[in-house]
Amino acid sequence: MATEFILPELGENIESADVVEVLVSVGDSVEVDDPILEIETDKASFEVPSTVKGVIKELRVSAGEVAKVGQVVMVIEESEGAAKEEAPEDDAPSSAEPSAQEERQDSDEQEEGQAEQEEPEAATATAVSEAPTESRGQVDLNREPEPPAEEPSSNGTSSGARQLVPAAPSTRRLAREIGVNIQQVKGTGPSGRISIEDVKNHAKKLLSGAGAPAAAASAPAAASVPVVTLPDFSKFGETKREKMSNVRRATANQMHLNWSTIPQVTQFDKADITDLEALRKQLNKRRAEGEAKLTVTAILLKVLASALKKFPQFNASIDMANEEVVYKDYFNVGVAVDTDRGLLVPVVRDVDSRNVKQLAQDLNEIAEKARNKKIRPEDFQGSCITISNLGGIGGVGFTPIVNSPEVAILGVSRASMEPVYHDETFYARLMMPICLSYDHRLIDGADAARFLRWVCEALENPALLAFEG
Ligand code: CAO
Repeated sequence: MATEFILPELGENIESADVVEVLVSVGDSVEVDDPILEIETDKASFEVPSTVKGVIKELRVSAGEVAKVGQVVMVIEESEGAAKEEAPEDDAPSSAEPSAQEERQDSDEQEEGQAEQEEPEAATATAVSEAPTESRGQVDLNREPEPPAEEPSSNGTSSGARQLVPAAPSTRRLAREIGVNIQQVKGTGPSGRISIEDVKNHAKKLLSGAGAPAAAASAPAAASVPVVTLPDFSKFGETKREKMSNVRRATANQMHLNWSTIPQVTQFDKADITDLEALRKQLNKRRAEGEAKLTVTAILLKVLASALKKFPQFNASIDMANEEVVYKDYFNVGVAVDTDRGLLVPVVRDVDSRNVKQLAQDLNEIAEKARNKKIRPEDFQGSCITISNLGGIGGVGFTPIVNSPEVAILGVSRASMEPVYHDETFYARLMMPICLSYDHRLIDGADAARFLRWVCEALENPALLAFEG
């Protein structure tokens, strides 16, 4: 039997993806779960696995094209007797029956029109169908229902576990585009359903209450990078144009949002890591085969876990709409990873309950996944604070940008030998420049200085972690 294989659901509000590579050719045999397509969305790259066993009969997309969710991307002749994984009809759509996914292809205008008319039940069904996507962009048909998904921000981070809200996709999209956290919007419709008007009113409230420059209700593109009229460069010389990658576009939008909505300040300090570096080198020599290398960033993850516990206002998000501060009781750290596709910020989880050796392993795995395009949208979610360590590359300092809705980011530059004056003598010490950019709405300068000093002291004297961490 020939099965039309459709591009499955990829996550909330993701309607299409770039086809990076078609991993099979006509005539290839595939097993269930064999990767058949590599795709890239704003948030991540995935390998899409086959849900059937059979032989590839026809390819309907090729590398470089854009495929829509629900679109038939190839036809697979199922092997005789091969058991196809069945989905409960109202749970996840099968490859051959793209009903729910086809709806995704409706135009925005249609969606907009429908949005206000949908019953609350329909909204709940939408929310459930947009619960977390599976690892390779494919729905696991046998899984138990999962808890509600988080509402990721455009770089994939979020403020932690939250409930899905009853709102149409178009409403959620508008909220995201104008930088409104839909979790904070009060719905005025039946059963608290959130309408587009509710989102706009919420944005207006934000503007009048907090004076925030971003979320302009009347300008849905406010959170996107503003369009600047460019000169005619050809007057000055040769040029060439390249389309922005999804990662670059998402980074540009998120950075603009962070920069325009967070009044931020950067505090600088230096940590004497002479002794720590000696210890790190010694411990690395004792490493068993296959164990991840102990690096500065892995140690910093542990130090940050303790610092967040000691200074809870750094493990928080600011909720201007309700004039509240959200304090988090979990400890996840986003790590900026330099990849050939650009900056990605996957999250290392529960750093407080892991030792440094485990954190080195976690960091190694997540950075490799980011670099090898194995990262999943959920790997970007739930970060409390971010580390950006450029020390492996070089430099003496920089001012990282706070990643909303977090309130701080630690920036690390390359450690170098410096003369340090102490008791009327200069000593040669390995000094590591560290900085902290922070949201000045919530964090006062004195608190930032204390936080960063504590981080430096913990690096200089790790016993502090046991005493105070
Ligand atoms: N000072 C001196 N040496 C440093 C250092 C620092 N600040 N940071 C790392 N190093 C050392 C490491 O200890 C390691 O040394 P050895 O080879 O002697 O063990 C070496 O440099 C290479 O480290 P690494 O970079 O491979 O590993 P890491 O765990 O420290 O960092 C990661 C991991 C993912 C943070 C890093 O690879 C990376 O991608 N950094 C770029 C982050 C980035 O792009 N930030 C900008 C974001 S925009 O704000």
